[in-house]
Amino acid sequence: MSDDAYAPRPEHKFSFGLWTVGNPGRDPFGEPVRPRLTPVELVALLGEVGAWGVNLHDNDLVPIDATAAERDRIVRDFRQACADHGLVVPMVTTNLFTDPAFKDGAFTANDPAVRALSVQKAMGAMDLGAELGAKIFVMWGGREGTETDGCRRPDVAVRRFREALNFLCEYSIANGYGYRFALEAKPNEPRSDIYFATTGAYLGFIPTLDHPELVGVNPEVAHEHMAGLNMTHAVAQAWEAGKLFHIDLNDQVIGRYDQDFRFGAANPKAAFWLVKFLEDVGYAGPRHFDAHAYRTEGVEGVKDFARGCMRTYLILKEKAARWNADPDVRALLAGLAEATQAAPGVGAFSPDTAAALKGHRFDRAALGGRELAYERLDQLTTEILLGVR
Ligand code: GCO
Ligand code: MN
Ligand code: MN
Repeated sequence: MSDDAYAPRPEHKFSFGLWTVGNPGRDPFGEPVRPRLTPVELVALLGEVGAWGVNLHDNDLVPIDATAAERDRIVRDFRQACADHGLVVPMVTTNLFTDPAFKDGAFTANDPAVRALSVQKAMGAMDLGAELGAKIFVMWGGREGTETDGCRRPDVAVRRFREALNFLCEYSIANGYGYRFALEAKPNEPRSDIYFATTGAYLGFIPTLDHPELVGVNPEVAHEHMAGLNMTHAVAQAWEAGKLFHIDLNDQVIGRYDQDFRFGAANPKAAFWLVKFLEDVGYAGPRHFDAHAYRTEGVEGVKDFARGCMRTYLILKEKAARWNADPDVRALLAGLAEATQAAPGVGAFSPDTAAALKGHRFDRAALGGRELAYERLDQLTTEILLGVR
């Protein structure tokens, strides 16, 4: 085993999708720039760079029109490759966006046959994942959205989505699959406006399901950033609600195209707060990198990309420990929670506490005059990140 402090190890639970390291570099303006590696070759690549897990959409592994015999052979070879290279399959999902049948969405599409096909396809992906040992089923809606809101009432779409998810929860229970579903929000791609555009929207939706205990979220850095939001806040709300079932790590500059950059590539400080949060609270799930290499890269560059994601995570984890232990940071934090004047606590409501609180006279000017030293705190953070502390 490597003595490199930033070398990935299985306990870090770093995973990649077949579609991430397998991304051939096609974009709307250009053809693929890399050879298309087979799933077995991708597993070997992930084993070589030191990943723990490999995730997949049904059709990343099994072509949509494969026969049952082809499917079984492909799955057998893939399982063997995972065993040979020491990889697990923690998560699977279903592709409900590539095939033209899904051009109006899947679970929310207007055509009942498309909705039925979507549920059928999701069941097949669940069967596949169960065979591979996956316990997390991610649902990124893909084309669940609109270009023109004339096509359906948005609340009808919400009801259709609920109906499909309730069905699939029952399917998991009936088969003893033990899945936990992780809903992944993305605001505005590949359609103009996507339903459930933020992690917060899904957190509001989950309690309306028949089995809310089986359903959580899969926040993604890029999706929160493209909406101009703070990923760590979304993750923290999910965590606090017991709903952080999975996470998609990558990077993205606000207002740009869907960049899917290497974790920490665009905004290392935001990545730092995110890693610090996950490590501070003891998040024990997979750290999944949903990103791909620059289009300038070949297969060696893809390995650099994958190693970079994991290495940056581990460097930021070490920086977080350094931040937590820094005496100046600690002194600042200790001071922040101190009350500067006597005041009744809020606590649980009672008529007496309410009366005491209403009767208290605060020195509001003194509260407003307090200096908080967040400039110093943030500069200390910057110096830790830049390696001079
Ligand atoms: C995207 C999404 C996808 C999903 C994946 C798994 O922006 O295209 O992030 O990569 O995460 O389909 O559901
Ligand atoms: Mn994404
Ligand atoms: Mn994603």
